[in-house]
Amino acid sequence: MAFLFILPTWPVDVWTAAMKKVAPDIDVRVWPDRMGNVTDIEYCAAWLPPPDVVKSLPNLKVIMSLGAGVDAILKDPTLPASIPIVRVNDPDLTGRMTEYVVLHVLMHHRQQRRIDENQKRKIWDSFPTHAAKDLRVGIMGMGVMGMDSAIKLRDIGFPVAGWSRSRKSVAGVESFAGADEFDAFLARTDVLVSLLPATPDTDGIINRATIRKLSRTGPLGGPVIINAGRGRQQVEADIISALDAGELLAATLDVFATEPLQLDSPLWSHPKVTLTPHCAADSDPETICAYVAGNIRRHQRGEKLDNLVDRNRGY
Ligand code: NDP
Ligand code: OXD
Repeated sequence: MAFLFILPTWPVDVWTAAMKKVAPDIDVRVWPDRMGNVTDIEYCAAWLPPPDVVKSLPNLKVIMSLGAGVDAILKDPTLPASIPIVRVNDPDLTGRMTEYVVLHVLMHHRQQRRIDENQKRKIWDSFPTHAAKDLRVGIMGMGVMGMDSAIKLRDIGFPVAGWSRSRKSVAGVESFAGADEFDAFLARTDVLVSLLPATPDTDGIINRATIRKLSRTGPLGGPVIINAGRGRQQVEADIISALDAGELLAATLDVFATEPLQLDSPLWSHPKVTLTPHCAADSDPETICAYVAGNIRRHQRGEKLDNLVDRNRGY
């Protein structure tokens, strides 16, 4: 049995070293030039795999995403239909995402960008602040990531609601479910966080109409969005026009339709945009390799794979 890394944009030697450290018995191969005899390869782990690679592995048993999202794997039109896909669900990755979400909610809540600007200009402006209980956070996507962020934000004191396909029951977190409850969820939300997966249903969901439905009565004087889900969810031109029209107060964006973001994108220099390079939750090589090796061993023992993706749902 051999295992293959397909990592066109990541430092593959770091990942092979991590896998050798946590599972020295696994025969690790690397796409494209250290594949050896492809008939040996039974497992692969990928991030942004080029199309056609998976189909060229005749004895592949499981495809593993090295991130939580699987959209880049599913978009390969030649992906064999029968091979199970698993994704990462790991406390290390979830904790990193929660740090990001809490950081950016607090940054907007405490108006840190305004304070930074004042410091640059040596302005002592101790403007009034508001309490966490007055700023309503709404999280789209209440899966592994959204749920953890919701609980931590609730514990800080923010009124938190989540929106997902199915209803959730978490103490102190209001749950909205499905398309019918989307508008009510937006209407009570001052800070909108997206932790949705990229699927045909979520494409373009952060658009001008959505932004216009957000609450305008919050303590910041306008709504804020934070997108750490996927770039395809945001209509970038709509975000810019909403910011320029004053319909949106500010945006934190970690993900973009095209990554890396094009150098001529107006988002880079927009004064109301905080931009991060898809780093909200980085996959730690050793942690994730231990998780991948565990799933391989489970499969070899004939046990159920952890975190199997439902291809019909797309996540
Ligand atoms: P999960 O699969 O655990 O959760 C997905 C959530 O989205 C579920 O609550 C699901 O609802 C909800 N959802 C899906 N489709 C819809 C829809 N059409 N309408 C309403 N709700 C919907 O995923 P994770 O929490 O692990 O990760 C979420 C996403 O975060 C990933 O897919 C990835 O895109 C992104 N991510 C980004 C990273 C970054 O660094 N920026 C790092 C890691 C992940 P239900 O519960 O009812 O099924
Ligand atoms: C992702 C990840 O899915 O990095 O973006 O896990």
